[in-house]
This record gives sequence, structure tokens and C-alpha cells, in this order.
Amino acid sequence: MLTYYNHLHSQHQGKLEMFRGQLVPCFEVPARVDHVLAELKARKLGTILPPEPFDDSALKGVHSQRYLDFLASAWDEWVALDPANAQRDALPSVWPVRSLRSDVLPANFAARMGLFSMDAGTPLTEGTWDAARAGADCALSAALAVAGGERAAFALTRPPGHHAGADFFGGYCFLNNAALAAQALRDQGIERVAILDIDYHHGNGTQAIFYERSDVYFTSIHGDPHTEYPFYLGYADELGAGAGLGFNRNWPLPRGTGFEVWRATLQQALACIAEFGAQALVVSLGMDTFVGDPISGFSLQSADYLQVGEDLAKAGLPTVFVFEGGYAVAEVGTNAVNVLQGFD
Ligand code: OKP
Ligand code: ZN
Repeated sequence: MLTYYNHLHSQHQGKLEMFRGQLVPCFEVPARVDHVLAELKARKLGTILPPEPFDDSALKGVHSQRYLDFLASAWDEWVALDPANAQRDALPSVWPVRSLRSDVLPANFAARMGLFSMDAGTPLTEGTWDAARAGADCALSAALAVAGGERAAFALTRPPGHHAGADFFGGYCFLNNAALAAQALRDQGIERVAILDIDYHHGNGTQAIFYERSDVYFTSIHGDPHTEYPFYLGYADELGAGAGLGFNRNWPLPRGTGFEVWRATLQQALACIAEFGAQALVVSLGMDTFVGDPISGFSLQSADYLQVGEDLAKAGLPTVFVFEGGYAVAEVGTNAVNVLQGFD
């Protein structure tokens, strides 16, 4: 297993997120990735490499130009509004829902923050762009390694990516690393790519990016969006559209779901991937299905993740793992590396 480690991840360090009417400390913290890296080293699992640098044009297969331009300059614009802003992160507070226009690009910075986002829980910080950009390099590097013949590679990065859409951030995500990896595999000539999202939260961004395409199959096991973030996508009746009809499959499960039911669902998702005829697999590896996760509701145990890795390996596909969520910080290293060790 090759691991591409985002050496700039800690440049992104949000201070506060909006939660139930208050600003509370961010759950998505640098220590998450530090623990995974330490555990990889402790178990001597494979090789840890810095990412290859990719040109910004590598992001354009997934994200819109105006969104990328916004992200690249957002912090400077924020500080230009008021030098005191350098001491606080930027959060959106207004959104162009439904009858409001999202075709117009407003000059006002707060208006553009809302245009390009989905929630007030995702602070944009001084180092967000550099961290997200290096994270994308990790995902692209992992995809190229796998396209070049490696059995598996792991993009160890934060911020996570699967909630980020073609032109919006949210759910702690800015650039969709899993989507970038899948697109890179396609660009390397692999005709059928599957994405399996096993984060507790539905990967709404990834689903939307590939929803009308038949070359990238998306399937996700997650907390039922009737009660769980991201609420507005991830239902079982979302099967794809246009040319993509039949190439999207969601498996919402109730809060409290344990490993037996979760694993049976994993087998169903893997059967769909096999039926699709996938030639490569991207796994959105969120570890927030863990029983101790502070913001999630499944009850997988640490040892279960060894079995998850074994089940994924049985799919027999060249595999790119992309790190997503997982907020039980002390256990996230053990749990993530259990998946990788089980796979190996
Ligand atoms: C990102 B990923 C808790 C509210 C939840 C959004 C959760 C994003 C999860 N304060 N806010 O899928 O792990
Ligand atoms: Zn999650």
C-alpha cells in the first residue's frame, strides 16, 4: 500500500463552526490525520510519500472554474474587507435557495461565500486553499499510482472532500478528492470506475458530480438523510439521471445500525459494483461509522474495520482509498489503519 500524505493538511485549521445556534469548536481537526499517520508508521504499513504536484487544470474535470477562482482568492478577499478578519475564519450566512439566482456572480464577498457553499459549519481559513490543493494532489497521485499498476493507494488528507460539489463547499469539504481520483482514473483510460462511499454521511457532492454519467458508478452507505446530514440528498430513490440512470445507488440506514446489518449492506453495494463491471474502485473512507463518533450514529467497533478491509479486498479491484470523516480522534488512526491492514 502506498500512502500519499498531505504534508500541508494542518494549514487548514478551522476555529469555530455553527451548530445549534452557537459557534462551537470544529470537529474536523488536524489531529485526525496525525493519528492515522502515526498508526501507519507504528504498523509499518507500506510506504509514505509526499504527493506529486499537479497543475490547477487537473481540478477542472470536477470543479467549475469560477468556484476554483473563488477558493484561491477567498482568504485574501476576506482580509481585504477588514484587516481584523485575519484573526477569524470566514463563514457563510446567506444562500441563493430556490427562487434566488445563482447564475449571477455578485461582487459582495458574503454573497459569493453563500453562492459557493451549502452550510455554516465549514470555516474557510488562511490555509484552506493550500491544504485542500495539496490534498487534491494526494488523491490524484494515488489515482495515477493505481492506474500505473499499484494494487492500492491511500490519499491521507484533510480537509475531507465528499460533500464538495462541482461549485460549492460544505460539510467540512472544499475539493472533492474522491471525484478527482475517479476522474483521473478515467483520464488514464480506465473505462468503468466505481466509487464506494462508506463515510457515515452521504457523499452528496460526489453523487452530484457523476449523477448523469454512466462511466462512473456511485454507491454510498450512510445515515438516513431524513435525520442525518446532509439531509437533502442520499435517498434510496436516487438512481441517476439521463445517461447516468442506473449508475447511482444509495443505502440509507437508520441511526443505531450495527456491523451485522452494515456489512450485509456492504455486500449488496459490492455486488452492484461487480455487476457494473468496474475496473477500478475509489473508496471514500470515512471512519465516522465508529460507535464512539461524536457526531454520527452507527455502532461499528474497531475490530470490525479489519473485516471491512478484507471484504473490500475480495472485490479484487485496483483501489484508491481517500480519507474522509471520522471524529473520534483518539481511535481514528486504529480504525482507518485496520481497514487498510485488512485489505492488505
Ligand atoms: C463531514 B464528513 C455537527 C454538525 C454536522 C456537518 C457534518 C459533516 C460531516 N456539529 N455538520 O462526511 O464526515
Ligand atoms: Zn462523515
